[in-house]
Amino acid sequence: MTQKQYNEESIVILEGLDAVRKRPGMYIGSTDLKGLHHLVWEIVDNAIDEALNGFGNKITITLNKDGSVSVEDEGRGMPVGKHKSGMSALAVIFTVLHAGGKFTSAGGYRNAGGLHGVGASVVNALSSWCHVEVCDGKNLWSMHFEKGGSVIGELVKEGNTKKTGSKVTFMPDPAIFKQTKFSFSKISERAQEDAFLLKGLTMIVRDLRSRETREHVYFYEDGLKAFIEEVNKDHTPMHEPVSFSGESSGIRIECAFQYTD
Ligand code: 2B7
Repeated sequence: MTQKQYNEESIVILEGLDAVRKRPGMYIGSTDLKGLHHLVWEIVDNAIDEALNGFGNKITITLNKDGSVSVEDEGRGMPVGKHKSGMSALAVIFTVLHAGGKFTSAGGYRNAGGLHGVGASVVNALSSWCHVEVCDGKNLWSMHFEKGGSVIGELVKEGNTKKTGSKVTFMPDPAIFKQTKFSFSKISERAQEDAFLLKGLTMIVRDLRSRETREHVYFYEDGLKAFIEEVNKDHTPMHEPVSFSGESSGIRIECAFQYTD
């Protein structure tokens, strides 16, 4: 545990992440394979929210050789400035429970699952280490966390870049999870669904763990319509897929259907 911060705020922070480690099921459902993959969805959902906000249309998920997983987007890059608490905003996102919404303008994006963007600290709490890289169009920044976020590294300026985006790499804590081996097929399946739901988004899933790299690329110009075609590919359709969309009170709906014989 880092010995640097003794103020009231940091005590709350440590208690917060500790609560997640004590009762992981409360935050990710379980500590089996399903819970393990939930960590990936938490981070991917943040990247998707950024894409939904109109920033970045490519998300890459990489299963690394050492057993960690990386998620990379081409959005604006997570905020790296100082938060009003005096901490770096990045440290707040990754060490304060439910930090969601505080950094997004206009209340952030909501979907049927509730407000997104609160999961990064939960993922950090359940990881033996977590590494964050942010490109803000000028600099590449990094921050490293260890031991469930109880060790907080400095914000490091790694160099110059013209790119923007975020990259999060984490190692699930074997002290928490019964199994820590990610499933390429499970992650690919979810990535494909996300690509169907958000037309124009490219989802790339890469597996670097075996001698031969595996890679899936999902991109659907037609979104849900392409999804319906996939669902019905082994049936006899009675007509072209019907699809429509609308918006009311800031809630966007997309529908597609196709009758089969
Ligand atoms: C996590 C919540 C609090 N966030 C931002 C901005 C961009 C952004 C994010 C993200 C996962 C893996 C790589 C907003 C939102 C924090 O506030 S999170 N991009 N990507 C992400 O988590 N990817 C942001 C306004 C202006 N500039 C940046």
